[in-house]
Amino acid sequence: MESLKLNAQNLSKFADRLAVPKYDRSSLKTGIVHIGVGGFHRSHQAYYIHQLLEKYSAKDWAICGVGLREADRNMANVLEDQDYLYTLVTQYPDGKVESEVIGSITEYLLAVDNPQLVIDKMAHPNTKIVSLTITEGGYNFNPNTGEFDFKNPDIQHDLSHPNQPKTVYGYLMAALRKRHANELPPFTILSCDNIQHNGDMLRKMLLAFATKQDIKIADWIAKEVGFPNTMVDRITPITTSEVTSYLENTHQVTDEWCVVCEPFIQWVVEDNFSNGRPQLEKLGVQFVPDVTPYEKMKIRLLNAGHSVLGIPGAIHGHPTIDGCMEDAVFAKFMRQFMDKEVTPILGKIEGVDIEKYKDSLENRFANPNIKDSVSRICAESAAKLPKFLIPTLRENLENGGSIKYATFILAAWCYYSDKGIQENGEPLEIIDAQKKALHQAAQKTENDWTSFLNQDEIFENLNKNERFVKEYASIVQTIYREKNIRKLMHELL
Ligand code: CS2
Repeated sequence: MESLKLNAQNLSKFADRLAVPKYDRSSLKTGIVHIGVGGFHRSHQAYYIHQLLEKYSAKDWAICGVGLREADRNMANVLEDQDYLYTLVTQYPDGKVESEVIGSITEYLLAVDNPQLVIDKMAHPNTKIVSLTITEGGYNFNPNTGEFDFKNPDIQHDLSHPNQPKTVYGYLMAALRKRHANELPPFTILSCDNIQHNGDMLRKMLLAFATKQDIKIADWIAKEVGFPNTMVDRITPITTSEVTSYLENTHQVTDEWCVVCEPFIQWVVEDNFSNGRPQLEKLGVQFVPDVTPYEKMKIRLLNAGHSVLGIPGAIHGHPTIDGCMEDAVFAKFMRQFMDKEVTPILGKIEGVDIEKYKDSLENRFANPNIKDSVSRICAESAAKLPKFLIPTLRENLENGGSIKYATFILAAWCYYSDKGIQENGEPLEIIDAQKKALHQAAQKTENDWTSFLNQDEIFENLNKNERFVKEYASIVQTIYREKNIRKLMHELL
């Protein structure tokens, strides 16, 4: 059978090739505008909405994707070409694979081409929710003070050009202003990034911006807009050409941007929506009054656990997370970090067995068919570690708890940022908005063992903590001297 291109016209011919949407996509209303349509949004929220359309005909909740950056143009072109359809490929640990065409995204707007179209879409009466996955680094706050960063030139631009925004804050404000003028209720703003209290944080940032731009709208937001905190979870590696070929060869479907994911999926949300919401509880989404314990558990164990494997994995030359888990030294090191440094500060979480949760994380990380690259995990570590790992270290410093595993990872991160090369001599690709600053701080290490810690934006005042600085200096020296990260990990066990 010849491979057929994935698009709306060909969909009816796919029925015997793989699962396709059974609902009529042309009759759907757009209830959600989503900013940041990466793989994760497509394996998680868009998949939940797809199931809701499939099983409960939730016709008011189709999604319009939005890309704010020029870098999103490729995604815009591919999705448009495929009528916003894509295949979700779920890889089970035992080798089973499920492929399904997802139809819940029905539009996509590239903001840089026409900001007004995006503002109008968000301000449309059918839009009830604006959700976001703009990554941990996308929230524009100063990690030192926790306050909104007004120095960002794009923010300055948005303050003086309210109708031609560039940032997420400018767009949210322009759309809310328009809704207010049209006497429409505001939308809910739903952050789906891995940040503790993501909704509260976004609310604080938007209110800071709004207060400078338009106090009347700021008051309205403060009173009327819901910002539910959420915990989101599904491991979604970067799509590789192997998956694209797999779909061609196995299902004879040509999909330029399919998404791969693990079978596990979880979403815990605070039920604080200002303008209605889809009935996601029908699909097992947990609506809770307070998401704090769930998000803390997930970010401090799963996301930090990933970095604890990924950074030394990159130095040692393990290309994937499951490869790290196959190495008993790495697997045990990560579990020790979880048991000795994270579990004591998590306390009891009602209804959750933390030991079982950690066991399940080990199984998920070890899934041999996911092939999650350590380079994805290490990407943007400067934005991730201050949210995933450093808070744990701080809490342990306050309580006199163990800090050796977390400190080891920070010292390894310094070595990684300095050398840019694996221990086996292969090059190391570092993807980080702060790459230059990280390298500059790290390269002074051999003259000043704690130079890496002088990056206040990341470490704040940690370089003033005697216990930590002593431990860090000693570990970093051994890493530089021995040049054998795995051996040192072994010694710490
Ligand atoms: C990962 C996350 O980027 C990372 O460092 O830990 O993308 C992780 O895979 C997801 O949060 C899983 O839900």
